[in-house]
Amino acid sequence: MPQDDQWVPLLLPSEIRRMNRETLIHEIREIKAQYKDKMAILAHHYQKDEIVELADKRGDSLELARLSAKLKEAKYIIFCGVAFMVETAAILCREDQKVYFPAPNAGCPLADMAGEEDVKRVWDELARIVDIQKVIPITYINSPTEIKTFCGEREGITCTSSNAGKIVEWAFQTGDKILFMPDENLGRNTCNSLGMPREEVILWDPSLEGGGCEKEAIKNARVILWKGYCPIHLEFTVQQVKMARENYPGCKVIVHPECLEEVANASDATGSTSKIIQYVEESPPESTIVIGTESNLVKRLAREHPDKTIVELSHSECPDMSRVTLRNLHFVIKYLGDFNVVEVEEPMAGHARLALERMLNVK
Ligand code: CIZ
Repeated sequence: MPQDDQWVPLLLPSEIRRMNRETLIHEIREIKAQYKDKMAILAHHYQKDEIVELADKRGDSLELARLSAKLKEAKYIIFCGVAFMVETAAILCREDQKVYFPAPNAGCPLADMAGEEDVKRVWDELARIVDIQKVIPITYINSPTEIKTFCGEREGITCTSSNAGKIVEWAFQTGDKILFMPDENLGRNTCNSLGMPREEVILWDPSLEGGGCEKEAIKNARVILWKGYCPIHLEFTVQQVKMARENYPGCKVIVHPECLEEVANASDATGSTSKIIQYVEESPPESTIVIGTESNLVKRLAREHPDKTIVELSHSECPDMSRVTLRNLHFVIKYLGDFNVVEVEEPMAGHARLALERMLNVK
């Protein structure tokens, strides 16, 4: 992980602070061209257009992390996303590569909802009630490295929003219970899509003794959901889905599985960012699609598919994603050095990698 003394200076050099947008873009392109294929800029789908347009590749967190290691020539990976994504790339990249993070202050409130200390305490509480050897911990990729490490050390695994169903099924091949962290909505929607009975899926509130659950309920549960959520996706409501259907008769509504269960149920489909993109691409011309996910992606899809009507379910922008700016991107690539480099030390990286690799091997 980045050390404090490697953080970007609070005040960028004045030459960069004073540059206008056009000069920033021009210089970023020029500097990048000097490195040819040795430098790759990767941008998450939720980044602003001006960043995505400068990127060599865009994708979801996992696609980008896997890609880094496959870019044969690239020694400098400039990752435009949020902390957990950049750390995942640093864990999966090759030894001869360095991963740079233009905005080290870009975190993820959802990832922060399951801290290492809390997770270990909850695990110990669970161990007093059930046979802990049979509990498989699953962590959504939107989690701190420490939690991926925790899962790696305990026969656990990571998941993404596109493979959560398969990962839950994988876990039941060896365990009889799952602790699913940190997004209760992804967990709930996944269990619903697998047709699991309601009483088998319980919610554990880490701020309450025993998670706020009855002992019997814990013993009988097959999936224990960690109480956590993405504030961006929590903003979408059933009322908005109803309004969308009134305003756009015949429209299709697709939302991200981090949305509330009732919103997912009221929609026509749920899907990860990559699935939402595929859904739009595969919809016939003239379709109207209302999308509940981060606004930068939805607005870009609208621009890229002028033959379709693409509408935001409501405006919901991720402030952390917006912390990557032309200025800090320019700074990082101009002064490429030992600062803003993200490294995850061993043995933590090794255990986290194990949890990630288990997931990558699930077909
Ligand atoms: O894993 C990702 O990239 C996120 C945050 C969402 C998604 O659905 O792809």
